[in-house]
Amino acid sequence: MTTQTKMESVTQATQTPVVHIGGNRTGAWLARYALEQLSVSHTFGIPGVHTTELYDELNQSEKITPVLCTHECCGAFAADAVSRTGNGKIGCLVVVPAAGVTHAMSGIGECYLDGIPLLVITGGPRTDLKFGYQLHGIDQQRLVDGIVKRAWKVTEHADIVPVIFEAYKTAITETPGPVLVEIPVNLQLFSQHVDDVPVFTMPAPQPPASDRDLEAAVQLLCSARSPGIFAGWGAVDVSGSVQKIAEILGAPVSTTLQGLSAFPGNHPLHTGMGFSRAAVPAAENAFAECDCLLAIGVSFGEIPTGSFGCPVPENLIHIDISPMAIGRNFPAKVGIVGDARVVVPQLLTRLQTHAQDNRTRRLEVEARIARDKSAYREEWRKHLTGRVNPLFFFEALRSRLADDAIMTVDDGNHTFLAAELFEVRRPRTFVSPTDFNSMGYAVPAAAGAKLANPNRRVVSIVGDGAFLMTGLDTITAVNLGLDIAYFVFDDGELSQISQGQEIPYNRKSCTTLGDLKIKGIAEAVGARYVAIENNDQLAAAIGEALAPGQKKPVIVDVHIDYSKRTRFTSGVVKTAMKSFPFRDKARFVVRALMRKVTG
Ligand SMILES: Cc1ncc(C[n+]2csc(CCOP(=O)(O)OP(=O)(O)O)c2C)c(N)n1
Ligand SMILES: [Mg+2]
Repeated sequence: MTTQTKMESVTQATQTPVVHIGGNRTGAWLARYALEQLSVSHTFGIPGVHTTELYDELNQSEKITPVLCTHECCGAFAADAVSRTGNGKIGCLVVVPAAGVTHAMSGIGECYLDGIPLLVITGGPRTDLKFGYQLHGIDQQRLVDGIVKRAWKVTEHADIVPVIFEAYKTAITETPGPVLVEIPVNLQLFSQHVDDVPVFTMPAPQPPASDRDLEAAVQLLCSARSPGIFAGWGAVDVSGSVQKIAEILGAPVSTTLQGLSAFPGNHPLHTGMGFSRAAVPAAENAFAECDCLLAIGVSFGEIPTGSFGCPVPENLIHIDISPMAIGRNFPAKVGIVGDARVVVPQLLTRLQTHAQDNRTRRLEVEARIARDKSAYREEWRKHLTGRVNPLFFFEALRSRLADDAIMTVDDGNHTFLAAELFEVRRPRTFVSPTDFNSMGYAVPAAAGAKLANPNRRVVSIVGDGAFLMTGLDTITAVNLGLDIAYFVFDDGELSQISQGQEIPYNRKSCTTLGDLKIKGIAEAVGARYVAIENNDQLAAAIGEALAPGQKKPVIVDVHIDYSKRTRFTSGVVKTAMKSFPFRDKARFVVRALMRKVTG
């Protein structure tokens, strides 16, 4: 029997054909067999008494490498990055019940809200004992309810393979997300007779969009005066088609934060992240007159909309895999529930035959974007203090990286600086913890990205506060000999929050960090160390950090200048204030003024 939290009853193995086993097998053997049939290349976690048998099995696998991390949260972030960057691979966790799962929950939640597939395998207390109060004894299905698509507890050997297959299919179909399978330790350890196990078959592709919906979308786009495109993570695998659609329409393209890599930053129609007042001027201006918006694979969440402050026109065509997202925050005139990988090429084919010549519009749009981008960069270029200028940093880094290099970022001011000032050029080369928005992501995610892409350069941009959370996981990269460059933006503060405290509170409450000696961490874990104190050192220091042929990671202490606000931060503060009730807005303003006077 198999129990599960959500919805359905027990799932029977319906897959055909089968492989005949006809002998005794342990649950650990069966779990390894199932994982080997899937796109699992690595598992992440820390073994415990409830998983040692499975770890021993995985250790013998020729297809899967079990990876030890320093904390299950790091394991979950690493696994998440495998799914985001691994070209069809799925990230997989193997963790102990209860404590391993709770530690991993930030990463599981990140996958849940960002729509990233993740397979969590956990041990469980023995089901063949009469005793209660067993070690790690907790109802895990209840624990993770709310951050997984579904959870299963397997109670028979025969269910292990079909349930893992079903869990995997659940993780990758419809809106992708995390799933959890608990395999009690007694099943893993003890063997039982197994007749047949199913052969894995991929689920059917998502259905295409209807002719009617496509026609309605084409009509709106072709009759628009100033169409625009908003692309999210859901569009990341159809970047080429989105480019062609943008070129046919002469439409500017904005992306979400998570979907920054869905459209090349060096394409002349690329504007920036979002298009509200919290976006860079190129995006805000290009969409100011937008009368028809084609939104692809976006949910119009808080970050890319600048706290829901972007001007979405009445003529919204919204394509997303999640029916819940369509029209949830902004009403859609044409809503298409579907996988962008299916629907966008369909739309492109129609537009290629229907659209008129929009070359003049395209040239005008491109010229304005180029002007606005260059003016914004000039603003940053002029902002000189003694510390490292963020624009100079990102330009120097970009010039040293191939287009397919992968960047992981964390959550903080550095994220938005990267979004505004670093040119992302290829799909799935920029990964960020977006909607769950968990700090501590970038360092472990870099290890996952590097393991999934051993021949590509991986760099990580991380705030000093986030580095304090998971920076010791750099030892995982040291142990695995991974050549990753971690750029720690060292400003001594939880800046994204302290900047937000500045105007309304005029004081910093719990946002000042101690004096972190990053060099000491590098020494402790055995990583290389490079410091960058000012703009003059940038080129040589980045060159040293990215020197070829290294067999270990490097931690780069960047004395970054945070004295100029991003457009994102200044924009969302204004929009958020606007949404406050009048009385509270007045209270905030009066308090801010009083504190300005009294200090
Ligand atoms: C787990 C978690 N705790 C708290 C926050 C709230 N938060 C968002 S950004 C931020 C500041 C991050 O500081 P740092 O890593 O130094 O980056 P910086 O903003 O200075 O670039 C905080 C505390 C969060 N997003 N996640
Ligand atoms: Mg900081």
